[in-house]
Amino acid sequence: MKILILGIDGYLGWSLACALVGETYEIHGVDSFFRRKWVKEMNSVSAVPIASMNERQKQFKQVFNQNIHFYKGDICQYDFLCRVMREVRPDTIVHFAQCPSAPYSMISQQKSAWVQTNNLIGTLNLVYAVKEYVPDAHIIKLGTMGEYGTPNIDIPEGFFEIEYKGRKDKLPFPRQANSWYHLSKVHDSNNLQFACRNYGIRCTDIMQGVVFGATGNPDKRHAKLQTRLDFDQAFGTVINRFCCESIISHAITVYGDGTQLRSFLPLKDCMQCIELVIKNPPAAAEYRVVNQFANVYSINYLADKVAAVCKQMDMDVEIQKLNNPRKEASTHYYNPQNQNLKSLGYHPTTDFQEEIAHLIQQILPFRKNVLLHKDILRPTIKW
Ligand code: NAD
Ligand code: USQ
Repeated sequence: MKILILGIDGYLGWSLACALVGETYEIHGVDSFFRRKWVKEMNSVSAVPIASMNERQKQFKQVFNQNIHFYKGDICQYDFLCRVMREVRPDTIVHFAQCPSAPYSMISQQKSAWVQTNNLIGTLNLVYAVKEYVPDAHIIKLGTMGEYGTPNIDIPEGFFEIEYKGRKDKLPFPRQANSWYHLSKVHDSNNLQFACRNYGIRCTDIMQGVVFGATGNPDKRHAKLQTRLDFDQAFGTVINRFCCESIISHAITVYGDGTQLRSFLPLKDCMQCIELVIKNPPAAAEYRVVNQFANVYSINYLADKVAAVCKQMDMDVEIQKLNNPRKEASTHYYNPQNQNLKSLGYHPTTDFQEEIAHLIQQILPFRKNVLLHKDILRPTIKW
């Protein structure tokens, strides 16, 4: 099966390329290297050192005796995307190639416009290129649990049955996102739903929770196959940040009172789920939504877990509550469903403590990279 990974150089994209190794898949990838540039803009680096794409490809070939076919370019350039689509003719396209950061999208008018343009035009171009060259291909699109916001009722998977003034229908569940980034995903969901209806395209829109973890493999042969792991205020996700903070004895930065609830999953679960989605495509013209997460936790719970794991490793870590730089509900109802992936065979990881301990072990050798950038840990982007 030919897989085209858009955003193959990113945190999840590179992890997926490594997870799909084997005879079943022929792996092709596209990236513009924007993520490397964004993290530099934040005056930061990946805690885990990452190799260039050239080095990654070489080591991949040495270790797995398999090629990764790479195309450097921006999917907002339609001619470039069409050329890739014509040359590869993929069966499945996994679309990660977007700016993933809420804080980055909230910096200024220019950043908001850039993030929404990059994310929306990229997806629109993908729809047209698929329609033109591979109309049967399965688009797997990364959306986000943050599209739903935090409504005071249960969150279904994409759609819900509603009765209004005596009439019933199955309608898209309301989206109430809390950043320009999260809203770009809402707009994408609308566009993709229309594309399936109108052009007969098949698409799985994944509402994914916050991912944490590293690909770390202690074997030196894999040193250039590690995925990135960021800790800056815009591109470091919360558990990854807490673990990086802890290994340099920086206080864990809980935003607000820490009672906000979010859905989370380890990187290995994310890989398991995406492979399940690849293996189980929807029908032609079907727009399918899956909520992808393992567990719902409060930020306080996770901060405590990270501190507890550190204590077991003889590292004393303080938890500090900062004024929340974001506008988000603190104490609220939150009950999302995640049955669709379980029906496909997903077994969520239940023990986050073990996963957190594993992550800390993996990043400890790179403590110095975080220490050198400790000044950028405090959030300055506010909205
Ligand atoms: P990432 O920034 O590491 O990966 C995205 C990759 O796409 C980067 O390598 C970037 O250079 C590339 N890219 C961006 N715009 C591009 C363009 N126009 N053309 C070509 N390449 C482009 O982010 P990630 O954490 O790996 O997330 C991947 C996807 O999953 C994103 O869409 C993100 O919104 C979504 N997601 C991530 C998480 C998470 O916790 N990491 C959670 C939910 C959803
Ligand atoms: N938070 C802290 N301290 C920190 C960083 C974050 O308390 O140092 C809190 C935030 O206030 C927020 C929660 O942790 O309540 C999650 O923040 P985050 O930065 O980890 O996640 P978010 O901005 O929502 O974005 C991340 C990814 C994004 C993805 C999203 C999934 O960057 O690509 O879409 O998680 S979700 O949150 O389910 O929408």
